[in-house]
Amino acid sequence: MSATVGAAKVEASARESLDALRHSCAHVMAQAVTELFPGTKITIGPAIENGFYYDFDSPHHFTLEDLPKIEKRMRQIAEGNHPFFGREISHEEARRYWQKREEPFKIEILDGLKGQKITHYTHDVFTDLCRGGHCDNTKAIRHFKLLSVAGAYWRGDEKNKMLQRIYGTAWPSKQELDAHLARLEEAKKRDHRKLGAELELFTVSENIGPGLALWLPKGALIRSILERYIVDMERALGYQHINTPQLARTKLYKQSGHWEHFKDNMYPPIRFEDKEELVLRPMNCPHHITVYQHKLHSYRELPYRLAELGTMYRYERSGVLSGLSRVRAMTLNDAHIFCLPEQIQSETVGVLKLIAQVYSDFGFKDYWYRLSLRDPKDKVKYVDNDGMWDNAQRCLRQALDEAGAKYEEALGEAAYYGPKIDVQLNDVLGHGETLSTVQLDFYLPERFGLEYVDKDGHRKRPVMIHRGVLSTMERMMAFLIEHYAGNFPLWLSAVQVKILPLTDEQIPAAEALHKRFSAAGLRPAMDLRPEKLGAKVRDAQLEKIPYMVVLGPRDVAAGTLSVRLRDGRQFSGVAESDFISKLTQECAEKATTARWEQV
Ligand code: TSB
Ligand code: ZN
Repeated sequence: MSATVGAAKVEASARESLDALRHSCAHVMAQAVTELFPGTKITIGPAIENGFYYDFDSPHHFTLEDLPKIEKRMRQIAEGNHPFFGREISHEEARRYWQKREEPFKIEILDGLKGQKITHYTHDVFTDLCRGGHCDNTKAIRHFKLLSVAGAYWRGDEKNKMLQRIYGTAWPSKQELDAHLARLEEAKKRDHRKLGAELELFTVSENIGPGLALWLPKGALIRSILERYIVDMERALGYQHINTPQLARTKLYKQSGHWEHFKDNMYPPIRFEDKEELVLRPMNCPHHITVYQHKLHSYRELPYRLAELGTMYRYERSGVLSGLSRVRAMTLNDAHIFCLPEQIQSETVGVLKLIAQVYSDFGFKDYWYRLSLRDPKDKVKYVDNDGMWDNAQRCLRQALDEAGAKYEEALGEAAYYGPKIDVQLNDVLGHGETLSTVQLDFYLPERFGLEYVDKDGHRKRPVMIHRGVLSTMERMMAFLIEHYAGNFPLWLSAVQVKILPLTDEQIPAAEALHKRFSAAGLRPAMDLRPEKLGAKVRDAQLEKIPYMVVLGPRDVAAGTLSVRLRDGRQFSGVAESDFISKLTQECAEKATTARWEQV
């Protein structure tokens, strides 16, 4: 026990000194920037995960080309061995100081600190209005790099002025800095926005609007494979699939409590001829509840599992939108399980098992469970009913224990209607993002007066479990692109094998082979351009197509295939039937790596 407390303390103090280093680096950057670019106004510059930033208001438009120059000046300042020292000063003195320097943002910050202690921190000739948390001396700042420039609204509010934010990273040692830069490189290579464009999977257009992604033919094909995969699995597990509209009367969402607790994420209602008021749904639950209500259910029909690839719309702030991983129009692999109170545990464990099976099929290993609890102090975000929350949170803990899942608890991450088990997956940079979720809800059944007829003939209230396994098709696709770095396993590849005739003479043979591959259930393509083989191979590799079949005169004469894998391995004299059965088996096994060498 004491050992873990000790370890936690060490971890916290290491975190603090890392933050101090990064925050100090932000001060040094602000000094360098204000010296190099006269007229630049300073705002705030905190430490963040892996680094720091500072927001500037400047007549100069910062670009990546400016960063080396700023870095160079930062190094000079840091090497000057300047101590950081802080002092408390009066409001009036601070105000005079910032007025004299014509720093309006600092004065605005000061105005918000009325009645509070004011401190100034200085190193070299640079002073900042700051709460503190610095290293002792600028000489500690050695292993840093400026990374990027981005726009950021003052105080994060779209109504305010757009500032320029410069991001950097800083570490205690060169090794740590280098390791982080290597991770950033890898993340850049895997970035689903970049690969999504290169591989022609999806696009976002100004004409359509931000957060409204368009799935291109290859992306849509992969999506349809994913949809068929999960729907088949759900059917086998007793889920019934339904289809419901993406609009409903606003009053439905008033009854569900979304209007009260989720309105900030909802688009405003659409009025039609002053009669009907409809709203785009931000969640599918009220529609599924309405399907449950279409008739009276007996306890024998429970658990009643309703599933839908449900399209929904959420107003996400423009600053948080990102490619496919956070969008405004999305389709959730959703289900709502209506069950008896005594079925909660087995149903929850059943969903956790399904999630584990799916993750194993995709080869996900780096994931963890988060038990998302309400913050009992937050009476606005969450439905106020202590007994209900305690009970629901206990049920989910029990289910996690039964499933043998290790988890972390997170206060304030629950849905407004109940606690959740969120399954978090880490990306290359170690950021966790929620993919799957299982949510226990005693609230909506109450709001909608849901009932079933029990053994004793009495009407009783069912419990609801909301669950998403693949997450939204958008977020899942974003995750898969980055997870595989675009190298989709065979069963998920839009094009599985590309046929490359050496010259025009082999085109008829290529076309015949294409037909036979299609008939065998594979997804082939041909490259019939009058290009050199090298160019055709290179293009197929850029498209990250798992297999290539090169057809030269000798292959055609011998009736065998020359096979190339996307990793560069080559095999010649391969019998067509062997090739087809090998690929068919690889698909059936959902193999995440080619097992060609085992043939
Ligand atoms: C599971 N009512 C439940 C449902 O029954 C629900 O909507 N839960 S949710 O709000 O947590 O959303 C489900 C999943 O959708 C999340 O776990 C997350 O993986 C995904 N998701 C949420 N918001 C977005 C978004 N803006 N873009 C892409 N995916 C999202
Ligand atoms: Zn739901």
